[in-house]
Amino acid sequence: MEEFHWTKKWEKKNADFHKWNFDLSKGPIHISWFNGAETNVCYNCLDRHVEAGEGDRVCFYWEGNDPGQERTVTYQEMLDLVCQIGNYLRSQGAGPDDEVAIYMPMIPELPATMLACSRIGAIFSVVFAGFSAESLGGRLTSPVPNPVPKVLVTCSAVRRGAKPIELKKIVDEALEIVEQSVATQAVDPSASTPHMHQAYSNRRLAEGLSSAALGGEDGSGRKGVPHVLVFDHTQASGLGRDKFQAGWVEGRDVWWQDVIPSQPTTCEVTWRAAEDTLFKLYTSGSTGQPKGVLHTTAGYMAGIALTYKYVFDHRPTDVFWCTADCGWITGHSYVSFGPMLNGATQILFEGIPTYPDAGRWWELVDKYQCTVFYTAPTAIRALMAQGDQWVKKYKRSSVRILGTVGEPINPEAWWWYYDVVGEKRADIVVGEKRADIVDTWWQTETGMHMITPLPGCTPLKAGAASLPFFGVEPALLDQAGNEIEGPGQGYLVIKRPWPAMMRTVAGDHARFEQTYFSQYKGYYFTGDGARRDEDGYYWITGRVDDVINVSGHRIGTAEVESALVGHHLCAEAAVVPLDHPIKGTAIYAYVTLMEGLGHPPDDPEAVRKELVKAVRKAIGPIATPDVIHWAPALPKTRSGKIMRRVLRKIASGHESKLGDISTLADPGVVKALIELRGK
Ligand code: 6R9
Repeated sequence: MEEFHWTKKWEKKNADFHKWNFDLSKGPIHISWFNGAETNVCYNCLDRHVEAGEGDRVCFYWEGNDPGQERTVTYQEMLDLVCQIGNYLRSQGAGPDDEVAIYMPMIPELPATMLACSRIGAIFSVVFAGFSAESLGGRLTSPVPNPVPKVLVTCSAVRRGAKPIELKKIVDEALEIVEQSVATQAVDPSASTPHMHQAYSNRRLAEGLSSAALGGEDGSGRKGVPHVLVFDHTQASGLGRDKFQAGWVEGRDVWWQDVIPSQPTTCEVTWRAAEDTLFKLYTSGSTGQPKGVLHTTAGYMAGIALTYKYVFDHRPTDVFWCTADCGWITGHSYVSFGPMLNGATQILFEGIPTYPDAGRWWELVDKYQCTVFYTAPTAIRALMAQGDQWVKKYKRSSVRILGTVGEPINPEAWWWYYDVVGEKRADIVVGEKRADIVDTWWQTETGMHMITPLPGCTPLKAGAASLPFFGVEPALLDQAGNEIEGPGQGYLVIKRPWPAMMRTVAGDHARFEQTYFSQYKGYYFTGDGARRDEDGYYWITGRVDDVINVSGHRIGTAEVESALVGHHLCAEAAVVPLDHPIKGTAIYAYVTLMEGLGHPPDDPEAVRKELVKAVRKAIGPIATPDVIHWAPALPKTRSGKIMRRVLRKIASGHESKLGDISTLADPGVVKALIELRGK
């Protein structure tokens, strides 16, 4: 902490270093760290290194989707760019605590825009550029801390593999939704957000959720739509400006290249109080629409800088590569901020691991001499399926640490990562024969690594996230909420705050308290289950709530159900997870069609296609259901609750182990569902 630049230090009194209470019965949950301190995250990421004479150090080696597209950006160049963006955003009225939305592909301008916002004190809200227009629209109109963002920063188009994606067109569509919503809000401030189907939200309301929890209440009197700054990515995407002429709105849309390069390369820093908001990032929960998780300044900065330094054993000669997109928390903490806070050199890759072939990642590892590589188990499994030859074609001799994040890693994938990817060829081994693996467990909400090995220090076990990071105090609870001592399995909770912890849900502190602190008095509830072995190692077993982790991405069952019932053919839907060899878990959807359509319907494939399309439109391709199971009715308790436990068993073919179904209103439903499997 001392190495950072502070315009004001925190209060030294121990009691004021951070304040906390995890027990709702003792009052509101209010977390604060480094009280009284004042700093700026961007300044600590960039200016500090440049002022120390490190301006020529490479900040990013950027590699585009297609081989041959590359750029090198030094720390000085990054600072210049960030200042230009900061000046422009300021000129558009974005000041402290104003929101700026970002919908961009993995180009240096993406982390640069995030840093620019932090420089001027604006709150950035990055939406992964794989989400659909409806998803983006919903995230742009969600209430508070601000109404509609002041500026939306995007890009004309991008290519992922061979496929061009016209981001600007998606933005145009999303802004239409925003406009409609603004108009509706003006008439009826209690109108539901556009992406939550009305009938569905009514049903969830009937199930006892507050309308605020569904994102239904606002009353903030929002108006207007954001100003849109569009990065022209013609060279990489192959699509020129003319392609976007039709949807261009004069006065609203501006080309990045027309306004940014002419800005001055110095930009005054807006110093921020320790607990000023840094960013908002949406994540899926078990109920309602995604929550806007809010992170603040000093605690977040300290938490990610420290975890980056120790978990990746940072050395100045490192070339770090995190393959996560900046649209997720991993890209926030370990692309945009953690590495730069440590002055690291990074690889930023726009493409996908299998284009033009399945050796692309390892080719880049050699090309840039990557030393620390960080990715998700789903990618490891997908590449494992392509065969060892793609890996072995390259040396990988520079790599010393391999990280994973996002979902539990199965031992087969762990061993493949360790033995095949992490192996140094016999002829080039110097020192250790294998790279260390760090399996890092954490969440959007935790902001930073929480349970993870420290390389070269923690003895490794294949598939275990292992031990808590310094200062993190996890515990396992049984069904009754009692702490389990010693080895055992239960609900994973955290007993005391850590600096990078989320502070609230945007505009809905009650939802924050309800989601994380109401299940178990005095604990932060993670939503995960875990086992602890005799050595005290934690093995994460996966989500225990209604969140499905698809390829490391959190999808709420409620969101998919809402999208399905939004389709006119669908009367009711229930979504459960299903084990999947590559994705980890896939989406399995039970669908009850409208009266008279039959189960299965006359043309099941056509209806299936329609429903899948509806989900992709509402959320995005990542939420595509793998299976749609026709359900004349859903198994419900007499009080009308869907018995998901039963649906999970039927989906996985374990119907012989259904357990007690005596509480079902109509036990005949189960038999009908089993008969319709695979139809
Ligand atoms: C960082 C990130 C969080 C959820 C989390 C858990 C799963 C993440 C994991 C892991 C097992 C690991 N998860 N890391 N499960 N082992 N190393 O992924 O954040 O997108 O919010 O997801 O991901 O289920 O609760 P986020």
